[in-house]
Amino acid sequence: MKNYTNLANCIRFLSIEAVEKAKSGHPGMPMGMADIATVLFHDFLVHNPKDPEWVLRDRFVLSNGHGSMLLYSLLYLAGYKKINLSQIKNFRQLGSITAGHPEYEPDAGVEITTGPLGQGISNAVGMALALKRLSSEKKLKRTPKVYVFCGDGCLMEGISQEAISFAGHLKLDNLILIYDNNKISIDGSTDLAFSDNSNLRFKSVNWNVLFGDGHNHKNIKDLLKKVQKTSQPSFINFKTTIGFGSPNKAAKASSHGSPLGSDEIVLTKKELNWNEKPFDIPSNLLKNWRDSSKRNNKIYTQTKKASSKIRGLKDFQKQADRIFKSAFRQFKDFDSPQATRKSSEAVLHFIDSNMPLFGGSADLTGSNNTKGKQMSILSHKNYSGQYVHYGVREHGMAAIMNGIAATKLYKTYSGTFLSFADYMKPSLRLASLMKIDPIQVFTHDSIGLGEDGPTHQPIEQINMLRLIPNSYVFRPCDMMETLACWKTALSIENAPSFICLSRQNLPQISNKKIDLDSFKGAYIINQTSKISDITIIATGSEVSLAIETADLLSKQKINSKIVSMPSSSLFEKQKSSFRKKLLQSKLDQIFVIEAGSTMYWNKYTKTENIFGIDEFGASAPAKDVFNKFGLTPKNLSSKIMKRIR
Ligand SMILES: Cc1ncc(C[n+]2csc(CCOP(=O)(O)OP(=O)(O)O)c2C)c(N)n1
Ligand SMILES: [Mg+2]
Repeated sequence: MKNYTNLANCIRFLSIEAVEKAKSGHPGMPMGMADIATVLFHDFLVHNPKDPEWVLRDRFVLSNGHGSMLLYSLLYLAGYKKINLSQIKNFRQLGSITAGHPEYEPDAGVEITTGPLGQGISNAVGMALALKRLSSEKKLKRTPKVYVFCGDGCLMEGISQEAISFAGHLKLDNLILIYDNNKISIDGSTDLAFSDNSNLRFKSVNWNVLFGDGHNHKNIKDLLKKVQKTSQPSFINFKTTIGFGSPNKAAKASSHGSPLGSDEIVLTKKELNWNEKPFDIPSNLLKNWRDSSKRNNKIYTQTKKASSKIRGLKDFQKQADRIFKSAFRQFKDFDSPQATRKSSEAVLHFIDSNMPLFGGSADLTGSNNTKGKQMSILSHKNYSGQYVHYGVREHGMAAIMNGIAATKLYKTYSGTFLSFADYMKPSLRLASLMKIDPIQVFTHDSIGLGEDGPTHQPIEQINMLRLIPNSYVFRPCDMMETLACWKTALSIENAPSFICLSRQNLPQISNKKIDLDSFKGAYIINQTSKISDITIIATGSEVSLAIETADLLSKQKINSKIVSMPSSSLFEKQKSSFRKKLLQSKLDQIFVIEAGSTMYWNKYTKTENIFGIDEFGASAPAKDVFNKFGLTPKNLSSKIMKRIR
């Protein structure tokens, strides 16, 4: 057997020295997981550092992202060009790609952004699912695997349960979770807060469970061998020592998140018999590392043809354009009242089963209307299915979708109620940060959902979403706007989209006024006269309310321009001249109507001109709730009259 000890020490000392130089970082985890990582990279991981984005590679995810130096050391040692020695020396510094926590950089070998604990495990489930789907669709000989490292923290986080339960149910046998069971987290021993029997926990959700010694190379190798062919996802519980090799800090929380210090580094070098200068890797060891992936050359060449046939999202826009052309033709004269969630479903009925797109819902399929009638169910018997029943696991779903989107093999969408966007927020934020493109369908988007009451009536959620940088929020008012929002969302490649839809029926009011091909997020939907005294901005279900309000105002000789703004995110990306012109009015007065919290709209107008809701809703029929909050044409028109007189 290979002598892995010094190969692992390369990781340990690169990590120790980079953290020391940065004067911050986490040396303990890389020191503790170096042995496992070395065996994995030398003998199992199918990858090609010369072609980091080779579509049929295995994925490596570091869910315990604080140990980022483990990943950077591995990538540098294995020969990924973008992670060179200068990047290692500039760990955590401005402009380097070796950020404090790994940041999604697929052409550098960083498969996903991690750091918020629990997310990486769940992302890995999404990657494994996308790869199983790919394998099933393309009838691949070998399904790429996903190896994910996690620590105690990831297993304590609730999201991990949602993700592992889903993965077990779907029998994602290409997923291998490697647990750094060092019994230490920041506050000290895990005995303080964590007494799970993790093996039983994983067994109970249908995983293949193995355990061993994370510093015994033979044991590591045997266990990794055992999980190569299984019919379930695998959990390998490795007992490890955090800060392995440090005489005074090993097995202690003190090695978790601060530099070892120069004295302790001297002692650690002595302990591990390492005599090199900082960042020096002996040439024989470096060569051994660089050669370690050569064993994959054969499979890389053999699968070249198969890889080149995998188009991923390359033709996606053309396919999407076709869909919208047909949908537009079918719906352009549609004139019946309809909930926008139903209009959205009508769009999904057009999706071809061979399009690289699949979606789902967190157990609200019939309410979110997220399933196209032609979509088959994705299950362990049919990985090619186009519709996923995520179960009641919103947070897990959002993180799983990030994993799917990060593979760039599929577009993905899913659904839940807008009020439950809060359950998903951490993953939505990460999608934005990673510049990936999952689409969330959020139905029941206001008090308009009625009797389910304040727990289900979103108030602040839509603005919570608008506050996430690099994201697109959509709230269409009818069928045509829903089409335009879906079309735009599917065309966005570098940001997530959130499509907020009504439960209640809405009239068709935008027909023929909306140009699907040059949709700018906002436009004049109605004008009571050529010259407008005031401008009223409204979104979604409140656009028709704004039109009725304007009718009452016109009877009092006040003419309004109603700007429907289904996407302020998109509107705000337009030229300032366009934005100014769209909103200007004779009296220079802008009013806003939206059945949600008002604060966001302060950038458009003064507080007293915003009509929304800054308290929780009420359990009653929708009409009564709108009445309670004064969102009626009569009340709004009288308030507007008072403001301008
Ligand atoms: C969601 C989340 N909460 C808290 C933290 C801060 N944090 C980073 S590491 C850590 C302890 C993790 O313990 P473990 O996974 O066992 O890591 P080890 O100390 O063994 O490396 C905590 C609380 C975080 N990164 N993410
Ligand atoms: Mg730990």
